[in-house]
Amino acid sequence: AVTSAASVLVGPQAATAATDVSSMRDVVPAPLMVKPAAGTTFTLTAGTRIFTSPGAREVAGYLAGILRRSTGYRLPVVEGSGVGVSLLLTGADPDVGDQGYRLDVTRASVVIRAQSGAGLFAGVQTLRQLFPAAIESPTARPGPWAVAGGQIVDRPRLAYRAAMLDVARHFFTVATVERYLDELALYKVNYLHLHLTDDQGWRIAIDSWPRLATYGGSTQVGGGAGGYFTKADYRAIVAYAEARYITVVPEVDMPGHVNAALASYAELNCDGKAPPLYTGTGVGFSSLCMTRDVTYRFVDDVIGEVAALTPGPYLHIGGDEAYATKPADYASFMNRVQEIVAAHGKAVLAWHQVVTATPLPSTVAQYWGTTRSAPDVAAAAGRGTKLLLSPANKAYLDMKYDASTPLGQDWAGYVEVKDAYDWDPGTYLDGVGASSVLGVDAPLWTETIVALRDIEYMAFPRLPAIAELGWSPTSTHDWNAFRVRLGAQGPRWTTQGITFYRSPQIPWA
Ligand code: TNX
Repeated sequence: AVTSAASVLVGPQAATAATDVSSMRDVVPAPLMVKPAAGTTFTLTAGTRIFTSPGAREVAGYLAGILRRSTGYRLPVVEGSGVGVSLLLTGADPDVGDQGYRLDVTRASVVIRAQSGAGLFAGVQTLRQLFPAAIESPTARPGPWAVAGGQIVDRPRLAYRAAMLDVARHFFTVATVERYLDELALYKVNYLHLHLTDDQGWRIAIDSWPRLATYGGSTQVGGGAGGYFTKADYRAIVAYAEARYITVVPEVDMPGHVNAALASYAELNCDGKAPPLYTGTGVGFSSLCMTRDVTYRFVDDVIGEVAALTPGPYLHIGGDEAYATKPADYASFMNRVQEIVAAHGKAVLAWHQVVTATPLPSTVAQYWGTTRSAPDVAAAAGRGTKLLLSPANKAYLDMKYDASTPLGQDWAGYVEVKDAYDWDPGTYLDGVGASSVLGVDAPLWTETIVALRDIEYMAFPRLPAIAELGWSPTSTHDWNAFRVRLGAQGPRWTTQGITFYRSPQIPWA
């Protein structure tokens, strides 16, 4: 058993210089168990080989790709065993489960063992952080490439650790989404929630309703050109995510947040008249027409096509801020749509207002409120509804850090790094036990976000904070230790060209 050893991690650490050997204690998210071997290091050289078991070739190739860029070494990937770096699939290992791994670094070798590709991939992310920050360089550097020695045994606290990107308010290219996926992978995030539709834009091609994308996707907040993902684009994102053990959860928001759809098809409106496209930032003014049969054909068609693009189990149907829909209509609509999603073989994710309808047993509700008291959500949890936690005053990446933040909003307050980190998803909501919490999601709404550097500036360093809440055991939770570990990530971000907010709360290395 490994759980009791978690306490070895706690306590402030001295920041290590990123130029020599990183500390095994600097890993973000904090592993379950870390046993540094003082003075021991493994050194990667031009002759190092990467050994794999048969099912681990892809992860080994991913690791080799990262290490080759910065070291310039050949690092051949070979099936079998030998002295060097090994990624090995093992049999059942309850200490690491289906997402965890063991990592052993001695003078002679680095060995990562896991039950699954996902576990090996998580171990690879940890290994990256044990190298000097220069290992993240996109171009060859001189080294030396020493890895801190010791042993790590690790597995996640929560199964679902997500980030959400709103591609509707401003559209982002496949390349930008892929770059964000690379960044999420660093912190063991395993779901990307894509907010694909909203009042300002419809961003996914639907063959049976083509004007949704071609017209409904033709603008964005501020009136720019917008855009949309073709099905080929979307499949490319899903595949890129899959190669990083990240599952894409598509969100089609309804019955509100639908102006782009209403503008594209007059028949979706109760009065039969299409409104103009919308490029402002208001919310809560649009609704699908509850009384028209065509509405449900539309929903079935869209959900069918999106489900067919989705290998993952979840489809997000929004359900937030439906202020233009009567409450009774909202409940019957959400119940009907849940059945449609189920008929297409997916489980429903929805913003927490879905609890005012009747959640199916498989429906997961995403809490985005700002209070710890949410009696209707707690009652639903008591009846078995599982929750995702995204409290806006903790987990919203679009909130300003402080009054001087040039981007973002402040309706949920300012969210500095300590605010993002210092809460516990397992105990946050009054009357909700940890067993009801499936995971966390850090949403980035993009009313004010227009470019990759904006995404990065808002996500870093808060995304790693939320990712740690999802991954690390509560026994490692310690703001004073976290801020030092987080500070040690700074040189890694600089090396990768990731824009980040230099929070004054963090002792940046
Ligand atoms: C609320 S939170 C929204 C979004 C906005 C966001 C801005 C939620 C489920 N809906 O429509 O973009 O605030 O922070």
